[in-house]
Amino acid sequence: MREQTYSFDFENSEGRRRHKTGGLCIAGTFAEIKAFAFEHFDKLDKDGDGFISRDELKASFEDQNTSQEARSYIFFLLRRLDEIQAAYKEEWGSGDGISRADIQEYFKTWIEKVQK
Ligand SMILES: [Ca+2]
Repeated sequence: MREQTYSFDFENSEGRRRHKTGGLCIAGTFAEIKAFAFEHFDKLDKDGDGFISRDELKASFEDQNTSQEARSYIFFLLRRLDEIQAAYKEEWGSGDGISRADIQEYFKTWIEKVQK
């Protein structure tokens, strides 16, 4: 499989996708973001409906108590929200935002790609 590279895109645009080559790309980064999302899922999912919505991510991002490191992970999730929430089709209806299954599927695919 072709090597995939990914770079963080700090432009504030909704839904626009940019896949660059030669950017920051390490499987470790994806594993870290995934670990972060799982570890903080309940905290990020403020209303506890099992989905982290865009508004919930934004609220955590803007929270004064959110660390810089956490912000960078949340930023990634915000930028990729549409892709991540489409990663797994929930049988019980699609809520607004990212479910644990979405995270699992999305990062599994990415981590497999970058490790090949
Ligand atoms: Ca929620």
